[in-house]
Amino acid sequence: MTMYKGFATKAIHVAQEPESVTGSVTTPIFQTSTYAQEEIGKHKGFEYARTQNPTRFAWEKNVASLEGARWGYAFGSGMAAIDTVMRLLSSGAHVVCSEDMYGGTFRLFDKVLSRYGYLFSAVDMSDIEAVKAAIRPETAMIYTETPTNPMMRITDIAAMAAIAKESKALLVVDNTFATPYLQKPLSLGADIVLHSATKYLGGHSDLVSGVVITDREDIAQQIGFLQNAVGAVPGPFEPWLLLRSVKTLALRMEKHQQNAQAIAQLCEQHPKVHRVWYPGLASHPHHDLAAKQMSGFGGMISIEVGSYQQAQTFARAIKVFTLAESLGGVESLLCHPVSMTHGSIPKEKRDRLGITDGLLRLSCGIEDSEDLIADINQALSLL
Ligand code: P1T
Repeated sequence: MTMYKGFATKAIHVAQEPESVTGSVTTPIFQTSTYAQEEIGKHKGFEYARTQNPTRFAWEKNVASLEGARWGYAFGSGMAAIDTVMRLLSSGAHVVCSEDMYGGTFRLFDKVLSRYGYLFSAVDMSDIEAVKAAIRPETAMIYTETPTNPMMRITDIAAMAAIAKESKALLVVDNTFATPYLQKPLSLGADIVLHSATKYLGGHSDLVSGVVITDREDIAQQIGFLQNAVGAVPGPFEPWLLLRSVKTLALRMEKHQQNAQAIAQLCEQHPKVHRVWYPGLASHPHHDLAAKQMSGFGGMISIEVGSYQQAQTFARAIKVFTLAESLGGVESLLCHPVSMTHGSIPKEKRDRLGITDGLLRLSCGIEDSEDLIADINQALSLL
């Protein structure tokens, strides 16, 4: 274990020792619901597959190591991971969260958890003073994405950690867009990191999964308890696919961000693009902060093309990109947040955040840069 220092080495080797019975180099898929016990009260540490599964355990240890932590917990989706983290709190708890975030997370907070007595204050997390002003005596959690989905705002994780510590609140960071390859929130003071593993961790648009990671033993115990008690676990196949996927995460992220940087620069200079949000551009309002807390700027870009009609023309014209929800796969995807991922956010709030009818979100894949650039250029030429 101690020999595994670099990110890619960890991704390939942590909890990936050859299997003990046959020497199988890859972790087997333990497709079982239960385990034989030798006699009453005597077993091998595996009783029931909601509670323990060796394939899932290997993935959980592996992904925890990538975030620089000791404990990871896998879930059936990113939403299941978020829901379980929120169950650390009780009725009456107050949460300060980003006003810009994935529409499904907003929906969970606004339409589900608020019915159970949770109170939410949505603020611009890039405004440290606004976060401080939103803190109340009963604030139990600060919850943020960074970069945010879809406006690519950057939260100062270390500043949030200081506020959280002072107010005795937990800091939770959704690290889906950046991945641990580019950003390690726990090292900046976050208490919990979570992911929609459906995205870059899975990386091939072929699974839905989620993960929660922490290096705090008290939190790990509670999340482990909730994972079993609530039961939103994945079967063994997704963890197996994820183990296979993260082996190439470092390579994939390099290409994702190389393509994104090139496309962002193209869009910034193009007369038909009104605005571009990519943290790797010097024009991005939080570029310096992103450069400080991330080791790269990732593969996600949002662009404003002016109207629903222009967005529709672009979406109809694009050929190498696929019009689809989700992100983080090897294939480039185009998303129209208003009609796809952020429809659950009220229109006046969307307008204020910049999630307009003319906003398009690009998940830049790992195809050849020239093909992606040619595709964007030909689609923009029709606007
Ligand atoms: O889809 P699921 O695996 O349940 O993950 C939810 C989720 C959580 N956090 C972030 C930042 C996300 O982007 C998502 C899912 N997002 C999309 C499906 C999307 O296209 O934005």
